[in-house]
Amino acid sequence: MKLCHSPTSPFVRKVMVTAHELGLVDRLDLVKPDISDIFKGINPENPLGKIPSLQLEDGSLIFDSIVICEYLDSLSDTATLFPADPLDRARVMTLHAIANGMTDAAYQRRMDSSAMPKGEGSPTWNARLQVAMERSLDELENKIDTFKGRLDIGTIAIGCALGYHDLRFSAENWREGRPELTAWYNEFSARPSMQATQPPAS
Ligand SMILES: N[C@@H](CCC(=O)N[C@@H](CS)C(=O)NCC(=O)O)C(=O)O
Repeated sequence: MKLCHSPTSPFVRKVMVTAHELGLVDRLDLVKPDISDIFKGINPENPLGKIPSLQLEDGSLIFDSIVICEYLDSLSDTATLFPADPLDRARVMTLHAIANGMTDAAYQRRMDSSAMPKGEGSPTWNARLQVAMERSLDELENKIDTFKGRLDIGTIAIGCALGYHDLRFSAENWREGRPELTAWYNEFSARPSMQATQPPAS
């Protein structure tokens, strides 16, 4: 299976951590994005222009990151990262939604400030996204007891979201005033799957 991949993408990282945790990483061929046409995004195969996407053995393409993670989960006979119980699953998916939404806000802010032509960004929209990031971090700090000690798609997404925050917004210091989340991340980021997928500083 071919995964359209970039080592700095937090959405790709979520897929890679999932693959490591499920013991499926050897089944993925990593292919580079195509950055030749900004209007087509970085993945011409995907009508949304985004990575990650996964080309299956029959040639079909699946995306986005959560769809790929769930598909990989279905291939594993040793573990599952998506609880079967409907309520448990809804709670895990809500944690995933917070982490993914936070990552999306961070990615949009980053693109707006560094990848778009100067002067095109909106300070008001940037502030709106920053508030979403801050409130999501506070929610995770307050809800720590609901995910501490767990390994599932929710905690993987949280780990990748915090890693991306460190990569792109280290000056905003998310650890300040969030001791529980800081301690959780110290432990979670030591997992081999997180260590193997650390983004290069760029
Ligand atoms: N909801 C998507 C988000 C993916 C996404 O935003 N990927 C970024 C890279 S981190 C991308 O491909 N951006 C290129 C573009 O939008 O032009 C997912 O979960 O896969």
